[in-house]
Amino acid sequence: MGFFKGLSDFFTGYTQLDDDFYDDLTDILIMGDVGMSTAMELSDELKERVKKERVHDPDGAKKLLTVIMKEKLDAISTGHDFDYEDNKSVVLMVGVNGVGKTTSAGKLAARYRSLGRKVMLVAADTFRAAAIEQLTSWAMKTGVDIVKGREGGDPGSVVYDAIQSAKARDYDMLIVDTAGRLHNKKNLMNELSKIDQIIRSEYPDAVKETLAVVDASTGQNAKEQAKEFNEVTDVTGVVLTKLDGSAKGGIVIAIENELKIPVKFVGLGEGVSDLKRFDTGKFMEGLLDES
Ligand SMILES: Nc1nc2c(ncn2[C@@H]2O[C@H](COP(=O)(O)OP(=O)(O)OP(=O)(O)O)[C@@H](O)[C@H]2O)c(=O)[nH]1
Ligand SMILES: [Mg+2]
Repeated sequence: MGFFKGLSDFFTGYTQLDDDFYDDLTDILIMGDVGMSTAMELSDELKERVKKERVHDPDGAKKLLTVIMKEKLDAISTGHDFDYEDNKSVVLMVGVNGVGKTTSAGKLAARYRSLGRKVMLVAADTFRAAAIEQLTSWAMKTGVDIVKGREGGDPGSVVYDAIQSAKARDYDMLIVDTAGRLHNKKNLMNELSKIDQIIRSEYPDAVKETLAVVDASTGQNAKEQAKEFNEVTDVTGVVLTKLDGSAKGGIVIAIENELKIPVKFVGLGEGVSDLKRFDTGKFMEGLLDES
């Protein structure tokens, strides 16, 4: 990943761990979209632990930074982060226009179908016919059933219908695509809370998973969007799309460390298998391997 390549190269340019080193490290973290506050926090913590753990060279500092980042990311997972996978569940894809909600819904459908789950896609983006068609083509491509409403219809009633057939035909997982229209926050809140209410009253035993989909290439905006959605609804995870070709991988750390929301999946392309579970260990290996 671009972010780690840059970060890894950075360490080779120094022979000693002086103030310049820490200043430059903070800058490169900010450039990689770790965010100002997390960049400063990482840099300060590294400085402290370099002293305490008697590290003297940049290579040792790099390893220590990896440990610190991993600790921060691991601290975010609760142990119940993936409960929706093993229970009856409703997965809501939320996010602003064009971030990759529909594509990620399709990729998730393929993923869970191949894991043997009985999956249904739900076209609750009823704003335009094209959105329903787009999800229909993902349903065909992945061999997953779909429930759709009509254009201009009520998203809540599409979810209602989907839940009735999930119960009647024993589906494991509903993956609900929602509209990305950026209307105002109040409308958004109303719409999402209506859907939440329907799930709560019609399908109380289901685990509800709300995935905020954000586009990595938009940098700090991605974090802001996740934050805003978390203010209007209970976001349980983030899907970070378009990480392919982005040097902005540091946004993962910003989202987890500042918002305390786990990044659960990363999108690495447009294809059906280009959605990977975000794995802290592998992410960190990138830093150590690419030297
Ligand atoms: N390179 C790359 N492209 C992606 C990824 N995820 C989605 N896309 C592309 O981004 C574009 C928008 O994706 P959609 O899934 O339609 O986004 P959306 O959030 O549903 O958009 P709206 O419904 O219009 O709000 C499409 O061209 C996708 O193929 C990814 O991880 N990497
Ligand atoms: Mg869409």
